[in-house]
Amino acid sequence: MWRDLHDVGRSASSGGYFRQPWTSAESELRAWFTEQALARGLDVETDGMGNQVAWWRPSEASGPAVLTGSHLDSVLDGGAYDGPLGVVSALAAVDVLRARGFSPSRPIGVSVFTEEEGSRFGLACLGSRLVTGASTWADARERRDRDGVFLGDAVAAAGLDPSTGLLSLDDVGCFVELHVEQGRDLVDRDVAVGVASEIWPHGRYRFDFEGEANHAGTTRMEDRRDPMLTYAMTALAANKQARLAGQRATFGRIEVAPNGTNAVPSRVTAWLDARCSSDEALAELVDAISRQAGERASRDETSLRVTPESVSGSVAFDPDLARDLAGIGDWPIIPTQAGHDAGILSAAGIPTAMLFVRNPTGISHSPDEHAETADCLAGVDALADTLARLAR
Ligand code: HGY
Ligand code: MN
Ligand code: MN
Ligand code: MN
Repeated sequence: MWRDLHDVGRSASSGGYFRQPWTSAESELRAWFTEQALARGLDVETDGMGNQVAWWRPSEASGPAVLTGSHLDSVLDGGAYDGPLGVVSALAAVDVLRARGFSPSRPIGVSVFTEEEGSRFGLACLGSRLVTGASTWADARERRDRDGVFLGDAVAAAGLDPSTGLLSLDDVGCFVELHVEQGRDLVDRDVAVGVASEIWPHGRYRFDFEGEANHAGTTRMEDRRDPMLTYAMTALAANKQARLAGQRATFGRIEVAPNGTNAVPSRVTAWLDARCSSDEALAELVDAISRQAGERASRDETSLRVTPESVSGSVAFDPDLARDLAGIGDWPIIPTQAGHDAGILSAAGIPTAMLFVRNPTGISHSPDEHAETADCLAGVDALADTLARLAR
């Protein structure tokens, strides 16, 4: 099953994945999921945005459903496990439960939410946000990708129509997402599986630095209004500020106009990704970075505009559910600084848990992301045990 996925959207040069939503790669992934689900006799639902659920609903199953799954889209040049491991493990857990002769007394759904990474239209967990109502189609449809393509046009080009409706989670009693760990906690503890306690609050903020385009050679340094300088000092200050506060601040994306080697830029746009241990710390960190950027802009005679693009509040998973699941295998309960669909469903009031599988490199959002087969199989067993407990 895993091998079929291996080459979809994979770059021959970097070995990383480019599985952006509503592209041919994602259409291939949606077809793969449908095929895997039908081969297991599951009923597949695909909604107007391409979110999917495959239902295991024996005739005697009734009551609130247990949903499990993750996402198949990736960041740019992403790793093989972030997302797909949760989907493949959910399908494999159904196989394990069947092999054990288990039949659920509640429906079990295997889900795939689209645009979890927000790598194309900038809003993370867009699929699950629309399904839970955390975002509306009216808000989202005007978003444009880096090529200026409107979200609405991209979805239509993928043969999907949001007006046909979205998945309903009304009958879902709980959600469990298995995910590769995107840090080093499990490695440092030398355990294969962990349970999530919380997701740190995090946000994305657009910084527009405006200056004055000019000749790179004839313009004296003291005569410049260079937005690249203001940006560079802002990135430096953000890094220092986050280190001091024990938080996370990243400028990972930048656009320069006119982007010429021999011209002082007129404009630099940069996106800040900030993650903090509390909502208050997040507000404080972003305020401090924005304030310092503004002070630097005054010194450089450039201008600055900061626009919050998406902010996700802190998510504390149901502690009883987390403890109950951790007790199955005596697994550690650990926080994560990565956002997940599980955070969106939890925020929508659905009792939610996350299982993590050890990543020996501790690296993610990179082709170097990794999980050993033995740990993946331990994750499948853990998920099967969890589903057996929740759907018995
Ligand atoms: O960016 C994140 O935290 C997640 O991987 N979408
Ligand atoms: Mn990710
Ligand atoms: Mn993910
Ligand atoms: Mn010239």
